[in-house]
Amino acid sequence: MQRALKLSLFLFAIVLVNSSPAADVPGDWWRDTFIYQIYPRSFKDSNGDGIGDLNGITDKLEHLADIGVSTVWLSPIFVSPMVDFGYDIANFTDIDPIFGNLKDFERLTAKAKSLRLKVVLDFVPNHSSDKHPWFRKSIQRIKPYDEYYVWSDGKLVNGTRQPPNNWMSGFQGSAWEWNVERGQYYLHQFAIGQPDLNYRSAALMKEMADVLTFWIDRGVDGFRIDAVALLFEDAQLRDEPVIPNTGLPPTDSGNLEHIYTRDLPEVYGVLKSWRQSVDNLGGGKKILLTEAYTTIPLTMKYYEAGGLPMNFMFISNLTGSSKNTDFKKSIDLWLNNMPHGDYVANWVVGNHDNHRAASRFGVNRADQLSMLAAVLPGVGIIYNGDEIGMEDTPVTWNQTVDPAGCNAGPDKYSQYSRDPERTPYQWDDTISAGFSTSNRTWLPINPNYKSLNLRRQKMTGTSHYAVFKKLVALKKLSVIKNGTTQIILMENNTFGVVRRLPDVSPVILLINFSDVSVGVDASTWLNAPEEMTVYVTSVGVTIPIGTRLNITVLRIPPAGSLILV
Ligand SMILES: *[C@@H]1O[C@H](CO)[C@@H](O)[C@H](O)[C@H]1NC(C)=O
Ligand SMILES: *[C@@H]1O[C@H](CO)[C@@H](O)[C@H](O)[C@H]1NC(C)=O
Ligand SMILES: *[C@@H]1O[C@H](CO)[C@@H](O)[C@H](O)[C@H]1NC(C)=O
Ligand SMILES: *[C@@H]1O[C@H](CO)[C@@H](O)[C@H](O)[C@H]1NC(C)=O
Ligand SMILES: *[C@@H]1O[C@H](CO)[C@@H](O)[C@H](O)[C@H]1NC(C)=O
Ligand SMILES: *[C@@H]1O[C@H](CO)[C@@H](O)[C@H](O)[C@H]1NC(C)=O
Ligand SMILES: *[C@@H]1O[C@H](CO)[C@@H](O)[C@H](O)[C@H]1NC(C)=O
Ligand SMILES: *[C@@H]1O[C@H](CO)[C@@H](O)[C@H](O)[C@H]1NC(C)=O
Ligand SMILES: *[C@@H]1O[C@H](CO)[C@@H](O)[C@H](O)[C@H]1NC(C)=O
Ligand SMILES: CC(=O)N[C@H]1CO[C@H](CO)[C@@H](O)[C@@H]1O
Ligand SMILES: [Ca+2]
Ligand SMILES: [Ca+2]
Repeated sequence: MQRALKLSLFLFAIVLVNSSPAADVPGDWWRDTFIYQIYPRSFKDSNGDGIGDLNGITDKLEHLADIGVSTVWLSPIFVSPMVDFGYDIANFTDIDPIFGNLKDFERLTAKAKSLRLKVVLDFVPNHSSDKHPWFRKSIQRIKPYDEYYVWSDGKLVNGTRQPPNNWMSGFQGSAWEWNVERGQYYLHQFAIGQPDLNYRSAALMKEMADVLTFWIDRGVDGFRIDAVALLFEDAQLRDEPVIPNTGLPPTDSGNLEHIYTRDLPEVYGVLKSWRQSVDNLGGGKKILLTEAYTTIPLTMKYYEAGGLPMNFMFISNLTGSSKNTDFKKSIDLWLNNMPHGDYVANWVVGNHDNHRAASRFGVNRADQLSMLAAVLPGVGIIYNGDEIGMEDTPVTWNQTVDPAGCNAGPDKYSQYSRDPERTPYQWDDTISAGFSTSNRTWLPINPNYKSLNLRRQKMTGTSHYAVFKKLVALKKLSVIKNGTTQIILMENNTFGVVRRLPDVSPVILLINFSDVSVGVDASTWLNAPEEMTVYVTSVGVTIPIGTRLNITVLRIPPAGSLILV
């Protein structure tokens, strides 16, 4: 039994995967870099109102230059009633006063450029706020706005008016809301205050392309496109099939199979048209990161439509108790399914919609995902605070502000709320962790800020911050840029990621997926030199950088990760 298992592991291990070394294209500036997502409400408050803002971000851009990321992606900063904290937009081409104004944005981009940082904005095309002037005009049936949103009469059931179908909102309950004034239902795939835009209206299509132009004219280097898979819905408004026995509350959209509200083939055409719009504007190649939580084949189609589809495997497919085989399967699946040609892989470590990496995988694995994102080919995408191992913050029902949490009620909010991963950045151990001069912040500060903060990590030799800087530097090595990639399973629930290039010494990442120290002959398993040098380790592994190790008799500490060169 033992033997059989070992043999099958061995056979599995020798099926090596090569990702074709893609040529360096001068235009693809994002290749082999890290992108840094800022959640603006929580990064830095410059005026003491307890909410982060653009001037705060501008003040702190040196931090991004210091850690060496290529790009800052800002979650929405546009005019918004803040029902969904900026993902409900009332003017796509103006800044919300909470964050500042267009002059502040100009200063931000100017400073970013001087620090050689690219700026990427969130583009939220699926819906607007119900306070957007377009929605008002749509209610009044003023042309062409009458068709900017998805409207329906609904149906009569035994003389009672009902929504046209069973579609549900991502934030609980029906996706349809009755509008008395227009006498019709409108579709909202998220909050009631976020009516879905209608991409079957040519005038609306033009309007949204103009939004991209507006920001590119103001110097942005691309967009992250929110919820792109949701742009189109079935024109016949058919009911979605019900999934039996999900165990979810009846109001949860997870009870439906989303065959009529997601992933409609038309979305790729729209993305292509946006790619053309931004390419026609000049000023360097623009990145279009697409957010779609969907199957691998449908995700990969975004590449050929001009996008960089965000890879959510570390969020959707893997957890802190996943095994080496789980990681290998998912990573290979991505690399093997990327379309042929000059396409770049990417690895999302965390974001504002999911629990923090250090909390999803455990604090002793806080560096593991960033280390994978660094050694694997392509782009690493991290969420502000990942670089210092920030953890989820306990948020009580009373403190909950996220509509996804509030709509779920006091008993269930913690299953849905995204507040724990959105609390303010921990700069230092002063009032409000240096985030604000006020001690009243929009979300609570994590009580661990006295010990877990950037200033402290800068003063200690071993820190997540120090690890992350080494990872950014690693991306610049030719073997990381151009080398082949192999994921090799080893004994005792460990694996190695091996990057190789002829005539250059390999770079390997070893991860111990179990929580006990294990011994492994990494040299034999990975066909690597007997002796290698420690480039960096995860925090908690006490082997100093620069140590020469005989890796035929290596012991990897519990949950430890090491990069060797
Ligand atoms: C957005 O705001 C700008 C600046 O205030 C204004 O000129 C523009 O008309 C607004 N757009 C819409 C659609 O209301
Ligand atoms: C409509 O009313 C009839 C008669 O009261 C009832 O039998 C039927 O179940 C009702 N249908 C629905 C869909 O409620
Ligand atoms: C992740 O899970 C989704 C949903 O189960 C699946 O469709 C997809 O293929 C998985 N992706 C990877 C990379 O494992
Ligand atoms: C939450 O708020 C309610 C009503 O405002 C108050 O009665 C209760 O004590 C609060 N609970 C906590 C834990 O703060
Ligand atoms: C907030 O700061 C004020 C002024 O410094 C202080 O009086 C108050 O006790 C603080 N409140 C909390 C909850 O720390
Ligand atoms: C990677 O390969 C391409 C073409 O094969 C070459 O032009 C480029 O210089 C290489 N880059 C590095 C960093 O080795
Ligand atoms: C890693 O840790 C796990 C559990 O702590 C242990 O089972 C395994 O043997 C270790 N692996 C190595 C290579 O040390
Ligand atoms: C690890 O694997 C080796 C070889 O398969 C085995 O001898 C050893 O006992 C295992 N366990 C640990 C904790 O190293
Ligand atoms: C590594 O350790 C093995 C086993 O002790 C030994 O046979 C080998 O010579 C060592 N290699 C080097 C380079 O020291
Ligand atoms: C995963 C996800 O749903 N992300 C965003 C999708 O759009 C909604 C509404 O704009 C946001 O709330 C989410 O953050
Ligand atoms: Ca502020
Ligand atoms: Ca939609």
